[in-house]
Amino acid sequence: MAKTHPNLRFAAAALVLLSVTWCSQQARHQSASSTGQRSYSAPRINEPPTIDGRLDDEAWSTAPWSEDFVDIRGEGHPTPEFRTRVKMLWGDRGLYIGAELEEPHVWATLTERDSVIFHDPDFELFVDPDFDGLRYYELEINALGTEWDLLLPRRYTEGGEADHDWTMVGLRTAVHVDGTINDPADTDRGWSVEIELPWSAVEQAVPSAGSSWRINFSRVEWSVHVEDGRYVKDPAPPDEPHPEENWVWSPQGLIDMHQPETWGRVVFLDPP
Ligand SMILES: [Ca+2]
Ligand SMILES: [Ca+2]
Ligand SMILES: [Ca+2]
Repeated sequence: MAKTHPNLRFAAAALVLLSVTWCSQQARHQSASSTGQRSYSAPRINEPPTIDGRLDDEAWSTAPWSEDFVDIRGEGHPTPEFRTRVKMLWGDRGLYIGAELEEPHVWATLTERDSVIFHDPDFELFVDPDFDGLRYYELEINALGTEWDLLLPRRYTEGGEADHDWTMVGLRTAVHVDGTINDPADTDRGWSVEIELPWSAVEQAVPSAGSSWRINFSRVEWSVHVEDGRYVKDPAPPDEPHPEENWVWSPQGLIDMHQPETWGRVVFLDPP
C-alpha cells in the first residue's frame, strides 16, 4: 500500500473536516495571505552552506528561523512537546533547507533508501512549485540520514498513486545528531538536517526573484519506552489510527499532509 499516513483511511472524515476547517480558516485569516498559511522569505546566497548537517555555516546566519512547528491539526491542539523549526536559503544550484529538531531521545532504525521512513521519527519536506496541487514532491529523512523521495501526480484522496521509484536527482542531505543515536543511557539535545534540493531535482528552472513555491514541513514523533537498552515504540492505543504525533510548519487543519492548498509558501527574495 502506498503511503496512507495520514491520508486515505480518512478521506470521508477529511472532506467534512476540510470544509469546516476551510470556513474557520477563511474567517480567521482573511487579512493574511490568500491561504492564511505560513510564509517564509528566503534570502538568496552566493556561497552555499556545506551540507554536513550542521547549521553553523555563514550562509545560515542570514536566514531567520521559522515559526516553531505546531500540531498538524492547528489551533486548539496541544503544543508539541519538542521544538522544531526550519530555515531556507536559495542560490544558483537550488533551495537549501536547514531543520532543527529538539529531541531528548534520538533514534532511528531504517537504513534502506525509499523505506517508509515515517515508521521512524522523521523530518519531511513537501513542495509544489507551481501551486496546482498536481505533480508535487515529498522527501522524508530519519536521524540515520536515510532518505525516501517520492513524486505525487495527484493527492491520494483523488486517486493519486505515489511514485516511490522516482528520485530527486542531485539531492544532497546530511544529518547531525547533537547527542547519541539509539542510546537510551543518556539524554540528547536533538538532531539537525541540512538539504540541498537542486532546482532540476524537482523539475524546475532557477526561480525568478520574488516568486514563490508552495511548501510545507512535517515531523513525525513516536512515543517510546526502553526495553533491554533499546528504544521500543509504545503500543498504539485501541482504535487510534494515528498513534504518532504529527508536527508541522503550516498547520493543515486535519491529519493529512496531502492537501497542498494549506501548505505554506517560500518566497525567493531578491539578492541584497
Ligand atoms: Ca552545514
Ligand atoms: Ca504541481
Ligand atoms: Ca524514491
